[in-house]
Order: sequence, then structure tokens, then C-alpha cells
Amino acid sequence: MDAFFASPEPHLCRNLRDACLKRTPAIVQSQPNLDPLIDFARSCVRGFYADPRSMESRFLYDEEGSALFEEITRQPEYYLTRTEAAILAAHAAEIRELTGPTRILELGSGSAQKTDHLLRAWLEQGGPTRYYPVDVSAAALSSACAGIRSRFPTVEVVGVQCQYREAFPVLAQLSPVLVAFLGSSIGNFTPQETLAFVRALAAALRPGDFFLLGLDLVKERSILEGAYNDQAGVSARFTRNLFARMNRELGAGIDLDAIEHAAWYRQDQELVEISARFTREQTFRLTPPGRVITIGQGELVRTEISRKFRLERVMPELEGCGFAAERVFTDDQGWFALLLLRRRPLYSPRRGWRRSL
Ligand code: AVI
Repeated sequence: MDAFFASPEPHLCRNLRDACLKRTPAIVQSQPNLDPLIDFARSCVRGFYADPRSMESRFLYDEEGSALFEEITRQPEYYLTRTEAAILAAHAAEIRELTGPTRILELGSGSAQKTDHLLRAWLEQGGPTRYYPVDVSAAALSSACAGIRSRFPTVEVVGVQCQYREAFPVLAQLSPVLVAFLGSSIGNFTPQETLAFVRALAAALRPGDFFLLGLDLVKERSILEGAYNDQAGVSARFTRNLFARMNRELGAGIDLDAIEHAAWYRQDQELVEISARFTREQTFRLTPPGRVITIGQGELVRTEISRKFRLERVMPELEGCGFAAERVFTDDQGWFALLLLRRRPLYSPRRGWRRSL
């Protein structure tokens, strides 16, 4: 199932251009062609009836969910954020030397804390710095924009509230640009979704533009499972919040005490699978569209996957999609990788001119 809402966004392009010219407030929104509540309800119904039952992870990030995810990133077991932040701190200046004075657009910016390292390097090496955080959560986006403005008053910030792929049509307008997709968020896509996403991004970027991609690497099971089962129970609250959101927005009336968080590493697929386990049978209704759903005792509803990567496998895939690796940065333990990729020109000395990727 393609989890993306792919629509050309002339409205977003126009609003972004106006915001850049300072004619509108500094947060622009996409104009969804579907009521967000209907979108959520339909997706839940599809997910409950799927086999295996599985939800679209984008709905985990309402205001509550975004705040809980920020709390996850501060848990001692969740090594991803601090490992990536350390790589960024060590290499941001080198990244800026390689990219030159590009604009920065960050997909899934969340609190945008790690972006400080990039912005500092961009400011230190001169030139006007423009930053475009993209996030589905309006609350996360406005607090990220306010935070960046107070820490970096000279950076021009325009927040873009939309799904990742909806931002792609504005990329040509922002070139030269560095698109940052940090935190291994790409690991929340299935392999098919990943390929579709990377191909669409390559097609939207101009040759020579950059893609900075954070990837969590395959490692020992106990470390991976620990990261998704923190002692403080924040991951469990994050999973349960999806069902709390169904109660808040769709009047589902699900008994949250009968939902357990379950996360384990599936070595065969090199991913962490995160699910909600129903400890009692429950029947509930989602309005709209008013369908009655029964989940049996012990049944699992998958809320997310988090894929883990091997560089030797992922690099050829990215290259096949139209990117060339400029640099690969990792931490001392080899737990996390930050890839600086460049959209290849359409001319290759080996293959000559190509009309498209
Ligand atoms: C956002 N994403 C990269 C997180 C991850 O590690 O896959 C989401 C997450 N879900 C539970 N814990 C973290």
C-alpha cells in the first residue's frame, strides 16, 4: 500500500513563494483534497481490516504523539537521536563546505533540535541562511519555527505543514537546496515505499542538489529492542496514543487499559515491528464512516515498522535512484550513518545524456 498522498501542489508552491517574499505569515500549509478527519477514519478502517492489521504510522504524530516522540528521543535506551546529533556536530562544517551556501529543507523536522548543528555551520561559513522545516504536525512545526527564530535570529524560517511528498513540487523553486531527512525516519517506510520516495525526491531535485539522509544501521538485537521498549514506558504511551487519538477524534471509545505495547526485532526482515496488543476483546465504532470493528483478545495491530540498514545494500539502491554518494559519516561504534548524497547530473560519461532518471 502506498502511504503517500501524492498530489501536485500549485497552492503550496504559490504560498511558499509568497511567504519567501514576506507577504504571508511564515507557516504555509498544503490544501488537502481530503478532510483530515475522513482521511484518518478511512485509514483506520483500512488498517483494521488489513491482514495483518496495520496502521499508517503518519497518524502517530498528532500534537500528543509528536510531544511523546520528543520524549522518546531523550530516553537513555533510544540511542538514535544522540548518535546522529554527535555525527552532525562533528561534521556539519564539512557538510557545508561540500554543499556550498544552499537553502536547507528538512523533511519531518519535529523539534528541529539537531538542525542547530547545520544552521550554525551555514551561518559560520557566511551567506544568507534559509531554512524550511516540513512537518505534518502544526504544533511541532510552530514550536520548531519559534525555537529556531529565537536561537538563530538571522536565519529566515518558513515552516511548511504537509506530508513529505507534498513538499516535493517546491524543491525546484528552492534550488540550490539541501534536503535533510534525519533520524532514520526513512526506516518507517516499507522497502517499496522507500524506493518510490527516493525516486520521487530525485525527480523533484535539480541535478547538483543535495540529500542528507540519516540511517540507523543493523546491530545487536538487545540494543534495538531496548530502544523501542524504554524502561520509562514512553514508547508504550506513544503506541497507545494512536488509539487515544481514535477516541478523541473519531469517538471510538476504545479501552486504552486493554492495549499493550509490543516491539521486537525481526532479524529476517531487519526491522523493528511495533504493535498494539489487545488484552481483551473490544468492539468499537469509528465515526465517520461508522463501521463496527471487533478486535479479539491477544490480537495485534501493527502501528509502525522501523527498518535497520546495511550500507553495502542501501548505497547501490540510492545510486540506482539517481543519487551519488559524496560522503558517508558514521559514529565510532558504527551504529548510525549520515549520508551526504548528490542528485546526479543527467549526463554520465559512461552512459551519455539521459532524458530522465
Ligand atoms: C521517527 N522514527 C525514526 C522513529 C523510529 O525510531 O523508527 C519512530 C519511533 N517509534 C517508536 N520509537 C521511535
